[in-house]
This record gives sequence, structure tokens and C-alpha cells, in this order.
Amino acid sequence: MKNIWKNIIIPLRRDFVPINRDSILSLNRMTKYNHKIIESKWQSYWAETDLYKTGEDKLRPKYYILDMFPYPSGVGLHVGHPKGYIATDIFARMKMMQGFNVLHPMGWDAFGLPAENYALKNKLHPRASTERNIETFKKQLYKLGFTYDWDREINTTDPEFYKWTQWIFIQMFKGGLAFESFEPIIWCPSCQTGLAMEDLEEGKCERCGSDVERKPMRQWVLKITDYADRLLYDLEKLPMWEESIKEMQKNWIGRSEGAQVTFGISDLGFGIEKKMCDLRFEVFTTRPDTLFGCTYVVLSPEHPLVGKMELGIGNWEEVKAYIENAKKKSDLERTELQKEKTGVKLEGVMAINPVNNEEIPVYVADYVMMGYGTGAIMAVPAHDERDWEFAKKYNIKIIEVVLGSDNIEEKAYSGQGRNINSDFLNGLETKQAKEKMINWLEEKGLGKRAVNYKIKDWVFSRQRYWGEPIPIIHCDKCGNVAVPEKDLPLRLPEVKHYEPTGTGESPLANITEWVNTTCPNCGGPAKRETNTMPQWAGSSWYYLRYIDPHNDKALVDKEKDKYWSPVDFYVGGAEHATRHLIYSRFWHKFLFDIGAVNYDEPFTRLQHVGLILAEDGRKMSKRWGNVINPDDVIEKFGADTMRMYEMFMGPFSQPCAWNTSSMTGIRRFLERVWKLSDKIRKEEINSSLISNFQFPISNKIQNSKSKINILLHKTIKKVGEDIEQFKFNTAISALMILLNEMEKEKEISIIHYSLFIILLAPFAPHISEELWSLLGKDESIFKQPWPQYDPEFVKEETITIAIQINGKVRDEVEVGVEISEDEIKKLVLGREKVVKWLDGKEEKKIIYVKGRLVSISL
Ligand code: ANZ
Ligand code: ZN
Repeated sequence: MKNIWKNIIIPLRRDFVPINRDSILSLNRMTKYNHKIIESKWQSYWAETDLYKTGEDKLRPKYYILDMFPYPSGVGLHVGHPKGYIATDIFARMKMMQGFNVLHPMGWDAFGLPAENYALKNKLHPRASTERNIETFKKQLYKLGFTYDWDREINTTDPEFYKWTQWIFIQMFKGGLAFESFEPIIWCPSCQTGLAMEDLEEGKCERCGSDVERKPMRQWVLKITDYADRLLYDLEKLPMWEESIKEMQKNWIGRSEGAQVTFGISDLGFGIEKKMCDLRFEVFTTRPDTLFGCTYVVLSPEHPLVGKMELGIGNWEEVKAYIENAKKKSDLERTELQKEKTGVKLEGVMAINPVNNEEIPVYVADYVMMGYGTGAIMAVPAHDERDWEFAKKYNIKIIEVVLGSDNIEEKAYSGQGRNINSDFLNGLETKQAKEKMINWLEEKGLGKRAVNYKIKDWVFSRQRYWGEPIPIIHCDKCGNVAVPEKDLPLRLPEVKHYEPTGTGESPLANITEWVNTTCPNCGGPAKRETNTMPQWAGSSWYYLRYIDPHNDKALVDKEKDKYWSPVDFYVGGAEHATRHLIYSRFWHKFLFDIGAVNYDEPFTRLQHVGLILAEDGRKMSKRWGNVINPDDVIEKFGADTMRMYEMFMGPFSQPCAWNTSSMTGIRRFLERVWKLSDKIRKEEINSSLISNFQFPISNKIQNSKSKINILLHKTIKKVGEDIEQFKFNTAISALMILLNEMEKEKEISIIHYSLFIILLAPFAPHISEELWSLLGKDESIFKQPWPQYDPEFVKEETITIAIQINGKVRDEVEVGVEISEDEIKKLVLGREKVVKWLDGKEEKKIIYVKGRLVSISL
């Protein structure tokens, strides 16, 4: 696979670069901007000169910038993919020019269901189709002129890579974090495999949209719940992550504090006296303060207690039918707030509210899920929306116990407030009431403080072929034994038929000569585990392997990890906010705990990519026939145009619709850039300046505060800061403004011209290299230091604003011209003199007359 370049590298065309400086101008003038010649020429130049090889130069500060690696699908790259890659490429190029040792790698996330389904459909072996797809992707990326160091390429399906995925699994197994479980799991009947909770989208299989079932099955599970608290609290260590993504992770982890309360069942209808029989159940509640308002309880249809009480339940047939029906509903159907709540009362059965020994009815209702908390709830209709609705429907008592603004006859009040109707809690605020109730329950042995998480342990086995074999051997005598590390990688056996069996067994189970093995522990006959890992396994740690891709002693050398990690900047799709980004944080923390890596969080800064929509505003899809192929765009307009256009479409993280006419605008911009050298002051062209000037050259540019000079300094500042903040669209606008102004000049200095080209280079690297070489430079423009601006030149202009209070000028303040109305009002109200004049009074009106005065009336 490595040799793919051999086929596509175009012979180096250095001959195109004029050696003789006299020819510069004429060449430039005569040649039309021909992107095809320029782009292929510089792509091969970069590849042959190893411009992007990342060394271990520990003297320079490092910068590790990472793209979420793609799954190489059969249809190739679409224009949405490169958006993130272009951004990181621009960023990486600027960092290189700023003197950083930049690591910017690329690889392939190639195991998993989509790859296998694609291969099945096209009657190929997944290995063959994966290899072919990777080749396509690589050619496409190459044409966009990216800075990847291909010596560090990784592929999750390469045994030398997955050896370490298996190694991590084994460490987890040894640490008790990977274990076999027999709990019912989510099963997709169409993909014929078990899934993790995370693989559902709106309750359906994310891959094929089928309704999923619950199926009792043997499975491997990773105990991510052991890390739930750290995954939650360590989000605070990540100030450079977007808030929205952190919020999604918090919700996914879903930590709730509350109490577990024990309820007893009274009177099972056997004619026994009304006393507590020894049936008990627990509920989880986040509102123990509302216990006096609990007027019924609900058991989920799957709750084991229901069956145990069969003989005592007067309406068992009705209850049984309800339970059967609930099985057919998806979790989503059951939990959706808008759906009408249903349930059945258990006739002849009562529960006892432990706090006042009142008898309350017991219901089975499917709005209570077995998979959360204890699968049973104490219902407080006055203060829980769902319970309120249910109580109204079934005529259950509603007792208000928290004083709030809402009338509980009309709806539940779920806020906080003082307790009423609550005996020893009366008069307490919610927080204190919770504490007091928990203490009371603990004292009486009727309950305890409890924490509950939405996140579930990660179902980690798949009954499909195209994944990493789980490196476990089952021995009758020794139980589950890990494959010895010296035997890794445990290779995925070659097979003819890899279709899913549909029985819940992996296709690997049919390969007897692979399955039958000997126990590494006792040497007796044993069988291999035949399940494979989910598609998320390799991506949970791949970023570490780029640091040290050829190491066969460790997954990453610890010294190298120390230098390169953590990833400074990670850019990718928002759809990975929970799964991939939680899984990889989990694995990383585990690797940190066993001493395999140096830091406990993998990604310092995170940025999500806004979708590129089709021209019609819809998602690009074959179905709508609105897909734009990057190959066509590159062919017609050039890679530089496409790169700049995708960055110019709008704010980076927002969804934006493709628009061919604005792309044409970018193309025209580059054509104008192409001609800009016409303006270079003639005498400078052949003067020694060309080869002699050095950057940074702020002091070398004439110190004149000429309009163009000031604009140039401001543009240097703006472009650098905007790239740093991923505001590419405004950076490009700044370059456009600068170009406009330069075009208006009769002549421009060669230094100004060069600086413009350098600022443009990260965005449009091919044309910039070309124009740079036309100046007679032998070295890549990316070896130039990034220009610095002179702070003297970019000082914001200021204005003086008068401050009037009740019509009289009392104060004045100097502010930047660009200050906003909100900012200046805040500033003014905080000024000492103004505070004195206000003398504690609230201002009635405050008006800002732009650029002149602020008027406050009292
Ligand atoms: C009594 C109560 C009173 C509740 C009140 C809420 C308000 P979160 O915040 O999501 O953790 N609950 C507990 N287990 C459940 C299950 N398996 N299926 C459905 N609902 C369940 O939600 C915790 C609350 O959700 C719990 O607190 C419980 O209702 C309900 F004024 O208990 B509460
Ligand atoms: Zn054994």
C-alpha cells in the first residue's frame, strides 16, 4: 500500500521555475493562471522533498494537530470530508512557518460494519475493498495538497496496528474492566449483531434504521462506568473544548444524585393481615424531599418482582398482556414525554410508603425503564410531570409537598421550594429537606444516599467478521484466558464466507481449525472467542500510534508520547461528540492508569466541523442527486480554489450550503492574485532586495505610516489571529481587502507583495509556491517564517466619548472606535465618577449616540 505514490507522482517540473531573474516579470505577465500545471507540479515537489516529514526535533516546540481519520467508504471523498482537513492543513502550515515542529498525520478507520456491508454488497472481500477504497481516498487527498506525513500513516485493519488494540483489551481484561456478561443486549435484526446503547439513533439502529430488539446473549462488556466520574469531572480540565460538546458528554454520562429508598409490599391478597410481607423493592429518586407526596409506586414491566407476585395479583391476565405489549415498544416510544402514559394497577397488591406507613397502590407502567436506576419509582404526582399526568388519568391522589408558584391542580410543580405536608421536613428548603430525608432514611435503615448514571457499560462484542478478533481463549478448566502477549496480533483468519450467521454467533465460529486451540494456561483443549470488536475500538487510541507508528515493543514509546502528547488540536464531526470522544477519553485514562501514557486527557483543544450542505440546502445525498464531487471541482477550478472556497463559505462550525457562483468568485480572486506581480515596483525586481531581504521584516518595511503599510500590518495580525481561532472566512476577507487596496496602488513594494503571498500560502499553497518561486526563491515558501506585525501599526484608533447625567456632562472616556453599544454602556456604568453620581439609584434610561456621547437619565 505504501507504494501507491509511485503510480501517481508526476515527474518534478523544476524546469518551470525561472532561474534567471530577468525573466520574472515577463513570464508572469504572459502566463495565464493554469491551476492544473501548478498544482501537480507543487504536489510532486512537496512529496519528493519530504516537506512534511515530521522529525523528532525536540528543540522546537511541538504542535500536534489531528483530523478525525476517515472511514474509507466506497464512494470516495465527498466535499464535506475535506472541510476539516483543509482547516487543519491551513493551521498546520501556519504553525510550521511559526517555527513549530508540527505533527499532522492521516490514517484509516477501516474496520466495522459499513466496510463489511459494502464488501458484501459488491461481492468483494472486505480486505480487498478496504484497500481499494483507501487508494481512492489517498489520491483524492493528494490532489488537495495536504501536508500529511505519510510515513506515519496508520490503518486500523493492519495486524501491526490491531496488535495493540488487542493488547489494550487484554490489559483491560486483566484489570477486570473487560468481562463477559449475559444481560439482554440491544440486537439489530437486520445487521444481525448486538449493539451498544450508543449505536442507536432515536431508538433505532444507527446503521440501517431498523427497530432493535432486546436479546439475551453472551457478550463482552467494558466497564466504562468505573470511569464515569472522572470522565465527567475532568471535562473541567478542558477549557479549550466547545461548551456544547462538553454539555453533550455530561448529558450522556448523566450523573444524578439522590437516594435509594426501600419500599415494602403489604397485603398480598392471601388473606393475611395487613402487615408488611417480606417482599421489598428499591426505588431511585432524585427528590427524596418529596417522599411525603408519594401516592403510588410503579414497577417497570420487566421488574422481577412482578412475576414473583403473580399469585397475589388479582388481575394477572391483564398485567401479563400489558407486559407482553410493552416488549414490542422501543425505549424511545416508552420514554417520550409527549406520549400518553399507560399502565395497569396490580389488584390486591399495595406498597407501603416508608416515611408514613401509608398504603399506596402499585402499578406496572412502561414509562419506567428497567435499565435505569432500580427499574422502580416512587411516584410524586404533584411534582413530577409524568406522574402528574398518570395520576390524573388513573384518578390517583395528588399531595402537594413543595410550595411553588404553579397550581398543582393544573400541572406538576417540579421546581424547588419549602416543604409542606411533610411532617419533619415542613418549612425546609429543598436542599436541606433532601439532606434531612436521606439522613432519616439511613438512620432507619430504609434507604441510602445514591448516585445513578445514564451511561451504561460498553457492549463491546459484535457478531460480525470485519473487526479485531477478541483475544480470549475459553478453557473448560481455566475459564477465560487471555491470548499471551507474545502471540499478538491474533490475526483475523482469511475466510471465503464472512456473511453474518444470524444465529448470534460470529462467522468466525464456523472456522473450526481457528476456533479449536489449546489453553495457554493448562495446555488442554480450548476454544477461541469468536466475537469481534466494534468499529469504535481502533479509533479509541489511534492518535497515539501516529506518534510512534513503527514501534513493535510498545503501542507508543513513553518518551515520544511525552513530547508529542496530548494532541494540541483535534478537529472533526460533531456526530462524534459522545461515542468516539467518550470512548477515547476512557481508553486514554485507562492507559494513563496502567502507566502506558503520560497524560490523562488525550485532546487539549477540540473543534467541530459544520456540515456542508448541497446547493438546495439539503444534506448531500445520492438520493437527492445533489452530491458535489471534489474531483470535478478540483479539475475545473483547482484545489486552491476549492480549499479557499470551503473556508470562505461561512463560519467554520456552522452548516453552509454549497454555492458554485461564490466559488467562481474565489477563483477570480486567485486570478487577480496571479496578476498582482505586475504592480511590483520595477526597480526592485532586479535589485538585490529579492534575494537579500529577511523576515520578519517589520522594521525593514519603510517605517512610513502609509495607508497600505498600516493595512498590511493589520492584515498580518488579523490573518494570524483568525487562523488561530478557526475564523477562516474573515481571514480570507481580510486578504481580499488587502488585495483590493494593493490593486489600487500604482506600484507596490516587493516586500509588501511577498508578505501578501506568504499570508495567502496556507490557504492556497500551490499558487503561492508558484508565485514565490517566480520571485527567484529556491526554497519552499513554507520554509519562510510567518510574518510579524508591528504593534505600533495596528493600534486601534480611539475616540473620546462624553458622559452625560441628566443632561449635564459629568465625565468622559476614551474607547476604541469599534466598541459595541453594550460594551460601552457597561463600561460607563462601572466608572467611579458615574457610580458616585448615580448614588445608588437605578438609571431610568441610557442612550449611546455612536462615536459621541452616552446619556444617562435618572
Ligand atoms: C421521585 C420524584 C419526585 C422524581 C419528583 C422526580 C421528581 P434523572 O434526573 O434523569 O436521574 N426515575 C427513576 N428511575 C426511573 C426509571 N427506571 N424509569 C423512569 N423514571 C425513573 O431522573 C431521576 C428521576 O426519574 C427519579 O426521581 C424518578 O422520579 C425517575 F418530584 O423520584 B423521581
Ligand atoms: Zn485451561
